[in-house]
Amino acid sequence: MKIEQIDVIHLRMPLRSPFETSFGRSLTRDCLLLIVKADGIEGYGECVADWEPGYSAETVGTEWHILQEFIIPTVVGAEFEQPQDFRQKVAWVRGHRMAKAGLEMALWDLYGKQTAQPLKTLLGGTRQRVEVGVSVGIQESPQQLVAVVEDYLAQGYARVKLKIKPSRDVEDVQAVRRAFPTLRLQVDANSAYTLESAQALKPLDDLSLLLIEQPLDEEDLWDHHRLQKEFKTPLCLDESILSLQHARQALEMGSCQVINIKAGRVGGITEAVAIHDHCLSAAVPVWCGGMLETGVGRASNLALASLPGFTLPGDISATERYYEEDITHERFVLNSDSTIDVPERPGLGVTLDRHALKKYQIRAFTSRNLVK
Ligand code: OSB
Ligand code: MG
Repeated sequence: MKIEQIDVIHLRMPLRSPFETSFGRSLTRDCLLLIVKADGIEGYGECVADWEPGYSAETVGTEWHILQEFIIPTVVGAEFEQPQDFRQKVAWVRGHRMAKAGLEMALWDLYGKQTAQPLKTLLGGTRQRVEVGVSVGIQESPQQLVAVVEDYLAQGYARVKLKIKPSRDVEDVQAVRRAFPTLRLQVDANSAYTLESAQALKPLDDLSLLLIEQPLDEEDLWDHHRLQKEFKTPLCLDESILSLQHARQALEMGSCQVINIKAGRVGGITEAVAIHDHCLSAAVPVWCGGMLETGVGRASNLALASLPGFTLPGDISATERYYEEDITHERFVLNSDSTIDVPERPGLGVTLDRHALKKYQIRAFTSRNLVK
């Protein structure tokens, strides 16, 4: 693939319902769509950074800057045998994994289209449909939360994740557990606790949760190890795991027993697969996390989650859970067994709705206008 042109479009998508986590409440979701042209074909990628640095230090603003000034000038005109070669090319750029992952996704899409293979096949995926769950934001009250969960169960979701934060934790989760005693249930704190304040979470240990996700700060690997020793429930890391090294070290240290893999967070699909492979060989369960992606990122997540080590349901819900209108013509729907079908067409297997793109576009740039 000889990269001829790269277009970056900053999108702001209205969410169907507000999404509240320990780091804030959102009514819209920003992202960067990347369109890469090579050999007369277009590949699509999604950079999952959001408007605010609440989940990660990376934002659409920082990733726009890094793409425009450094990554895209490095990549335009370059030739890639396969998408895996991209990492080496941009290794000189420190960090900014979300920007790199967005561009790498577009190269995977291009490569799949060129070789007429779906991404699932390129990655060694073994499933045609993947088990999924739904990530439920913090609601006004425990009663309201139970009602929202009940509605998702009626839609067919068989695994639910509850967002928690200090003072909106034990009571909320107990209410849901009381209402649904056998539901596959887990919680996500998005780094809102310290080793000390996490003592308040002790009652959660008796609620048969699948896991507790990222209770402590991104950098607190050692404190996660100390906390894990105090809980029977497996801890799962999300924000702390930015690379294969982090995954290996966290597991060696006993900081977690499960890993949430997001290709965007770790710098791309290639790194995500490497983490998957490591965990599979170490018999550590992994699952595919989500970042409220558009149809582009969702297609990528589904292909990744089709790999054999993804033994826990992913945060990959149906399109209608997030958006009234998406930027892909394809919409993903929930099957009655709480699964979603993995795209079968070459590459990501999605096409862009140009009308929707125009509607949600905030700004755009093309590599054609960049001075080298
Ligand atoms: O921590 O997993 C998270 C969304 C945005 C940022 C971080 C997270 C999330 C979710 C939603 O939990 C997952 C999804 O349905 O896409
Ligand atoms: Mg998380």
